[in-house]
Amino acid sequence: MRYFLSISLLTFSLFAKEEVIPGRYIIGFKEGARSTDVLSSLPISEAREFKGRSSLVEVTLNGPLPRINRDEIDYIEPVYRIQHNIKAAPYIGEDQWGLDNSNNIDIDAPEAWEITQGSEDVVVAVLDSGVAFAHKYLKNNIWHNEAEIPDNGIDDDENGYVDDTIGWDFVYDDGYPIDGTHHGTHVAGIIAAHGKVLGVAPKTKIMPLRFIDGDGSSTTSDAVRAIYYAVDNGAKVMNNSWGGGTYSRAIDEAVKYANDNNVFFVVAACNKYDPDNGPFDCYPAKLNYPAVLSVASIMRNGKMNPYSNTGKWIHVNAPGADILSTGPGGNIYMNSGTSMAAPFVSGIVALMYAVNKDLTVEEVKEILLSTGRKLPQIQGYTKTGRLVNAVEAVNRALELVRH
Ligand SMILES: [Ca+2]
Ligand SMILES: [Ca+2]
Ligand SMILES: [Ca+2]
Repeated sequence: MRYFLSISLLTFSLFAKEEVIPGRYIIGFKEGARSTDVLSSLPISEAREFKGRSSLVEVTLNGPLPRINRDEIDYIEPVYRIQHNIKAAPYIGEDQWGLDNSNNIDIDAPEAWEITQGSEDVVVAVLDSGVAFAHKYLKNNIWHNEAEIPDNGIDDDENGYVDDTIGWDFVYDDGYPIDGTHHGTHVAGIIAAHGKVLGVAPKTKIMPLRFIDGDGSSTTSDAVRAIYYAVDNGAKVMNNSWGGGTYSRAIDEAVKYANDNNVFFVVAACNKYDPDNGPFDCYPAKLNYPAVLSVASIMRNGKMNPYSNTGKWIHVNAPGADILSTGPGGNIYMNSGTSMAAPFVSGIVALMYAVNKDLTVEEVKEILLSTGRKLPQIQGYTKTGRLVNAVEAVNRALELVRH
């Protein structure tokens, strides 16, 4: 069989200072303080709303940022560019070692599947480059917005998005979140593929939210929009295989909103361009909320992937090298990175919610921090040094079922 291997071990780059998008800002108003006075004092060439978030606005200015009346404004920050890079090359594939493996460096997926393979009531939002939602191994596991009538040009469910029947494309603002880079399709398959390759939770649902463009770039403002959409439209889990080195207050507030609404936020701990580079702070992975769980990547020999970021703030480890999953054109291929490690954990969380929908984000977090084997090779590189384990997590979730 022929597969494809992405030789890029890095799936996103840092959004450093030089990647500020000139003239674009997110303004966060204080509670109930938004007024047209502030906005009319700015040289705005374009203003974009955040649907359902009246205290936020994104503006493009055609002149320098003037002094602003701070009585009404909580914060103003530049919009940053987010990027990820992915390259594909032919590869003869191997097995799905992360699920099950004779050396037992795996998450024990078959053992968990004896208890549950997921539930269609549990929706995992994939905030990424889109998803090939018609892929034969994914199409039966795509979330459907039942309240939205397709292709009638009407926002039937009045959530602010017209014809959003399966998710949303925040790049082109339409209801077809196709995948421009294949990254999101690969991530979605690790969570919920059902076919010749299997996801961790092959009966859960994927909500494709595309905010990364076909050239692998995006903005913090579209990331914010995607996070709010996921929470407001019923996702229980969000997979975030993206990030960078710059903190964003607007993203922080959106993640807090997810946390406050009991939506679990799994996030890749970032890759390094060069294995010789030192560890670094990565956002949104480093945001400190109970709902946030950050994930580093290991190889099939149980060692750290040399391209994985490390640090005691990173919570857990998951398989993230030579990972086989869904790809373009109905195919399957291999890819590597913390981008692949995070969806293993999102799949496990989906299994946990399938057996216990009432879990709090605090409970999910505590279970993931206290289950899984402590692999000797990875001690000291992350907070727990644990390889996540699906069957242990599901059993703990079952113990907490409220009768
Ligand atoms: Ca095993
Ligand atoms: Ca709608
Ligand atoms: Ca409609």
